[in-house]
Amino acid sequence: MPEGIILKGIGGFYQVLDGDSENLYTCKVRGVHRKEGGLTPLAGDRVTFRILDEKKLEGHIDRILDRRNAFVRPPVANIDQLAIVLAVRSPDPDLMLVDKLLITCLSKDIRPLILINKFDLDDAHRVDELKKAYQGTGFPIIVLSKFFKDSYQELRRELIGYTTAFAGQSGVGKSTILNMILDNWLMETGDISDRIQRGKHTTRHVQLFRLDGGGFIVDTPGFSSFSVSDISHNSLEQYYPEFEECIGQCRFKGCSHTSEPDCAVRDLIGQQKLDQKRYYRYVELYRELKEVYDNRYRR
Ligand SMILES: Nc1nc2c(ncn2[C@@H]2O[C@H](COP(=O)(O)OP(=O)(O)OP(=O)(O)O)[C@@H](O)[C@H]2O)c(=O)[nH]1
Ligand SMILES: [Mg+2]
Ligand SMILES: [Zn+2]
Repeated sequence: MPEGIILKGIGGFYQVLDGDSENLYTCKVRGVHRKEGGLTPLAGDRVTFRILDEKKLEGHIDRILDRRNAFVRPPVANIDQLAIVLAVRSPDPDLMLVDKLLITCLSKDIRPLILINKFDLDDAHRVDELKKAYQGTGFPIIVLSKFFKDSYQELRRELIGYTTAFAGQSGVGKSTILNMILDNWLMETGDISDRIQRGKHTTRHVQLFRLDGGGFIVDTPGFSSFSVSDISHNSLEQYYPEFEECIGQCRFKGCSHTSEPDCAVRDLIGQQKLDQKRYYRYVELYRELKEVYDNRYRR
C-alpha cells in the first residue's frame, strides 16, 4: 500500500503527497477507520492509503503511522523544528510567548529556531537586546527583513531536510517569511503552481509546503496564545538550557531558583550567562505553574 504525507485537510478531504510517485491524491478517511475509533488525521501525518481512482487522483486513508509529536491547536503532527518568529516592533514582542514556545519545543523534542523579523523597523535598536535575551539558549537566532533578500540565506540552510512550523504573534510576518522562502525556491525550479496566495490575510488553515532541497515548511494559524500548564513547576528548570551547567549546585536541594539564598541560577545573571528579564519571566511562570498545582492538589 502506498505511503504518503498529509499536506492539508479541509472539510474531511485530505491532500496526500505520495512518497514514491510524488502525486497528490485527494483522500477521505475509511469509514471503518472512524468506526474503530481511529485518530483524526492531521496535516503532517504520515499515512498509508489506498488508491481508488488513479486518473482522478482519489484515494482513501488507511492508517496513520506513529507520530513523533502532535498538536491540537494548531492541528499539526510530526514537526521537527519550530521557527519562533518575533518582530522588533509592530507588534511589540511578547517574550513570555517566546519563552513558552521554547518550553513547548523542548518538551516535544522539537528544535527551535528564533527569527527576529522586521529588522528594517529597528529604529530603536532593539535587535541586540532581543538577541542577547536568547543567546544563552544556544539555539540559532536569525535576523530577517522582507526588504533584505540576503537575510533569508541562513534561514534557508536551517530548513532543508526538516519539517518546520512557524509560530508567533499575529502580524509578526510568518506568512511573509514563508512566501520569501518559497518564492525563491520556486524561482529556482520555475514552478509557481503551489505558492501561498499573497496578501495580508491571516492564515486560517494548516498547510505543508514542500521544499526543493527536501523537507517541508508549515504555515499555521494559532501557536499565538499559549498555555504550558501540562508542565509542573518542579520540572520547569529543565526547559531552560541556560540553567543546565548549574543545576544541582544551589545551596538547597530542590531550589526553585526564585527566592532561596545562594542560588547558582541567580549567580548566572551576574556572570551574564542568563538574561535578567528572561530570569524574571521564569520566576513569573514558576509562580503561575505552582499556583495551578496548589489549586489542583492542596485543599
Ligand atoms: N516592515 C516590515 N513589514 C513586514 C516584514 N515582514 C512582514 N511585514 C508585514 O507585516 C504584516 C503581517 O505579515 P504576515 O506575514 O501576514 O504576518 P503573520 O505572522 O503571518 O500573521 P498571522 O497570519 O495573522 O498570524 C504584513 O503587512 C507584512 O507585509 C518586514 O520584514 N518588515
Ligand atoms: Mg499568516
Ligand atoms: Zn537555585
